[in-house]
Amino acid sequence: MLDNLSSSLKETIRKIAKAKRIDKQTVDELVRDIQRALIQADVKISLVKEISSRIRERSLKEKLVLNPREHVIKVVYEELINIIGRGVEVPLAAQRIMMVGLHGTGKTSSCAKLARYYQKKGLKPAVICADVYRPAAAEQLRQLCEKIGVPFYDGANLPEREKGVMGIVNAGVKEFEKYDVKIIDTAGRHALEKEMIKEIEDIKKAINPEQRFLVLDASIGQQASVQAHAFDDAIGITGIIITKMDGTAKGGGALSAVAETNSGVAFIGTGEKTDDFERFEPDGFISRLLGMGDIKSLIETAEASLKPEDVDADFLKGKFTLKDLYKQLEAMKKMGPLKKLMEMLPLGGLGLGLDVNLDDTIYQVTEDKLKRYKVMMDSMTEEELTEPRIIDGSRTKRIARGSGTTTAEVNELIKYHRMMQKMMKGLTSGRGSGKIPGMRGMKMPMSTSMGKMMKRMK
Ligand SMILES: Nc1nc2c(ncn2[C@@H]2O[C@H](COP(=O)(O)OP(=O)(O)OP(=O)(O)O)[C@@H](O)[C@H]2O)c(=O)[nH]1
Ligand SMILES: [Mg+2]
Repeated sequence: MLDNLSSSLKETIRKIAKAKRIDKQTVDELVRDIQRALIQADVKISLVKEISSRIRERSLKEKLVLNPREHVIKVVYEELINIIGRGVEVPLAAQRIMMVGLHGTGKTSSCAKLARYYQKKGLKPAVICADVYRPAAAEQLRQLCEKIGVPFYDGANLPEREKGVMGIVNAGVKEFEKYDVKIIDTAGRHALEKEMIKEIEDIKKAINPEQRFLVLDASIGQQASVQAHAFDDAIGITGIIITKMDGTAKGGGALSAVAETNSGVAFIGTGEKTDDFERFEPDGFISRLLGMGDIKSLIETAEASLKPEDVDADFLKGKFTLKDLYKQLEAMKKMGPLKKLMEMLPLGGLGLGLDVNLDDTIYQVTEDKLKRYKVMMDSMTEEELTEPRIIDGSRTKRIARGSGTTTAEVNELIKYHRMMQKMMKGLTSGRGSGKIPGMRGMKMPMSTSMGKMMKRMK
């Protein structure tokens, strides 16, 4: 799904992750890459221009809470979400749903997919076929419903004169009184003809469905907004289903065009099978396009838990004491379990050798180890903590005794500290301006380097 867009965006993020520094040139390149990717995905030019200037502006001017690389990634992520819209709530409750859309967009398939969705959520769905024009329509829907064990109604029991659209809809709703979710399939037409609009207006009036889903074929790209507007004017669309996302590179156009209207995308269809259907959630969708874990929660956790005061001023002078290490551990603890943190790192999983693919046992050991480090440090004197160099053999023995650990473990901690110190020195001295990258968002270099170190120590 949107494979081209996804692979270009992933490549762009990878470039940012590897960039030596984030300056105007890097951001310009990033913006150019994103422009190319979006235009290929059929996103409207004016929208592409808009997002470009916002990314440029925000990347370089906004106050940093995260480190510069993460900041840029966060900006890209948020701006992409902006152009694909908010998505919509889909309540899991008893309701009536009518499906509308032009000919062949995937209404009938989506009725079955939707029924399956609610069925999986533990609700009882039933489907009504209000397409009396295409002879095979009822049979198509009946077969789909049979496969998933969902009851189906097409007015077969009605006297001939009541077999019109309104007769079937009214009888169907009555027939399925005891079912939670009643889904009504309607007929498609070739264009936005008056009669079709009249018919869906009548259905709406007769049964007052809480949900009115518009089904759009992703391959129409930017045209999506014209249809969304027209249907919205007629019956007030509560959600959009974009189908055939699997078969087109234009999905970006359809998504962004919809976002420009007042509607939001509720579901996307990703294949012909009844299970090829998913809820559309902008955060998850963009995270997946960018090839990352859960970016949103990472950003929220980082912003909520790490403040500048968490970082010792001594660190600025290029000194990295055991106390600083202690602070790091504290900060990391605040941010939650190590495993979760590692998984959430935005630069993780990009093949940069950052330790995000460790298995569970390693994380377990690592967290235990961190706890022991803290216990050992609690047994150290103030002097030892600020000048770890003075920790000799007899001090080591004392610390081990005091903390209920072994001398080997204390030595391991000292070794670990030394490695971290080296790492931090590298960070404070290198990289251009002499400033520490991501001073405020320390956890990125810290936690990744920490993971690396620990792997080496194992
Ligand atoms: N690949 C793919 N095909 C789909 C998807 N959704 C629907 N289709 C196919 O699109 C074709 C048309 O789907 P229908 O559900 O019959 O469309 P419709 O809107 O009910 O059509 P009319 O009732 O004639 O207006 C069928 O062959 C479906 O299998 C999707 O998400 N991906
Ligand atoms: Mg149909």
